Amino acid sequence: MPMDHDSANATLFDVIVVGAGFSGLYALHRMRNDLGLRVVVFEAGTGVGGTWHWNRYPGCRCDVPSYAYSFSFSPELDQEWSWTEKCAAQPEIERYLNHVADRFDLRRDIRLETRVIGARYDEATGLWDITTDDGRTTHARWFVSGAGILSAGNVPAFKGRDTFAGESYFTGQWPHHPVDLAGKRVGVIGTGSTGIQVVPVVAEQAAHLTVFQRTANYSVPSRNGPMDPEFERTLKAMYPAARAKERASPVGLHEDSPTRRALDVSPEERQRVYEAAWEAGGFRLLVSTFTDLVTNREANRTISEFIAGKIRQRVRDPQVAGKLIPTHPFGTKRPALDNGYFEAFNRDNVALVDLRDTPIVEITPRGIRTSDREHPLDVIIYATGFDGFSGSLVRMDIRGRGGRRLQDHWAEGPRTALGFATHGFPNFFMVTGPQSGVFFNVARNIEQHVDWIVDCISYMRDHGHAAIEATPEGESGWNARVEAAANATLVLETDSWWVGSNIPGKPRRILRFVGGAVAYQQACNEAAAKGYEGFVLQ
Ligand code: NA7
Repeated sequence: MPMDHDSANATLFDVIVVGAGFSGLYALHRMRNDLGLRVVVFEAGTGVGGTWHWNRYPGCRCDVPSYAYSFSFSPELDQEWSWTEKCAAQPEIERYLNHVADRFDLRRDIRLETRVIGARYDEATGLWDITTDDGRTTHARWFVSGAGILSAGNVPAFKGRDTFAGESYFTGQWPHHPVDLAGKRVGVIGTGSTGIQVVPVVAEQAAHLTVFQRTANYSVPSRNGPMDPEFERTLKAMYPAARAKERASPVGLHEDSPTRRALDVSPEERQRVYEAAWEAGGFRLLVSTFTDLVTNREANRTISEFIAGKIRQRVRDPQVAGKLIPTHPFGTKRPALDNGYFEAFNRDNVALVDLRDTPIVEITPRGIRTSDREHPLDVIIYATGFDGFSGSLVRMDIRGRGGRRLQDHWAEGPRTALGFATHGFPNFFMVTGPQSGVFFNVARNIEQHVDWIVDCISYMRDHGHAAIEATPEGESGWNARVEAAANATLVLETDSWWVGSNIPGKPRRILRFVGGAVAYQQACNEAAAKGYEGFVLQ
């Protein structure tokens, strides 16, 4: 039995991890460096970084301040690393994750350009047999997915998509070579967070840009800027406390949580609070103004109308502004942050096509044909999102006990215990799995999920358990809590990747626990304290 876990040829491990993004890097660090387990990470990309390796499109950056959206497990790392901007752009985050891989000596256990294409639980051996696209099969007791919530790309199957004679790019698989848009007619399909980051940058580069919008989206200025040296000094002096505050926050951020309801204050006070949050930028309008914005329709109307007013101010042509104003309640799907998105529509070289009026009929060799005309283009950029949460998992063809396929177990929508595990798939753990607690600062969520899994594996070793599995009751109980949390909000009203409605044929079910990080962590800790309630240990 090959035991040398450093060897590129080893085939037996304690843990196989999928993905070398935030999740996989941290899982490897904790499981190998802290637990002493033999771990291998399979990563499909040519480098580490996950989301921040694949999404290299123009304008790509994190919406959450990087000093918070970064690992918190190492006080030394916090002191050593310096961010050049408040919200770093993709290349800097990718550099950071590469630094982490080197700093913690992770690379030797990461196999790049190796995609997991099958995972089968062998009941006789109690091992997972993992098949990769290099034709090899590797075995491990524990199989951990760090494949991420937004890694299975969604490029809609438009009629004639492959006939386009120009260049086509999907934002989530942007090429590593420079893409020259100068002098070109570019079309962007999609106005989610990605499209909203792409548009102002491409507007400056391209000869002409046409934005194809199916659903108008809220966006708030990010107010990004260079890192202020004074702020950085202060932060570093109190980083442990700042990290503790992130961990105790329902959204993983530094801002204080609101305490008042929007309808309990006067309209003037509301306006003052909204204006202050608007000026400060970032997610503050949603996470630090009032408590009831996503639970009370009338409260929500006050903020939705506030932002609509801002869009009218930002866009000169009232007709275009009208089309850019969303109709769903603010915050019921992920709002975007922008660096000049709405202002881009004031440029002479930018046009908006409202697909509700004139849907896309087909892609032609020359461009995009909508129901009224053909739009000639040199480049099409698909900013069309992802098969969120479950997409990356079902695409791996995971088979549990009795050869049952994960996509069959989840035919009506994902079922999990705490988002970590699913019945019939022993020793298979998900980091940021469907139904888990994933909030604004996903870096904090990932650390919490990995820590919980590491504690669980440690517990199993200490108590001589060979396998852990979610029970049907564990799934049902957690499912009820996930649905109750969503039912207490307005989130289910709105179509988005949070409910799977962006993928044709995907069951429309809430895919994340929306009850806040504090409640989620409490549920996770309680289950563990009760000897892993909702799970069965063998
Ligand atoms: P999103 O938020 O899912 O946005 C995808 C966009 O693409 C959205 O505007 C969609 O319109 C549009 N889309 C998708 N399919 C089509 C078709 N068939 N025709 C026209 N338009 C389409 O993905 P992002 O990548 O922007 O952001 C994902 C997350 O990354 C984000 O929430 C942050 O957490 C970071 P729709 O709204 O479905 O009508």
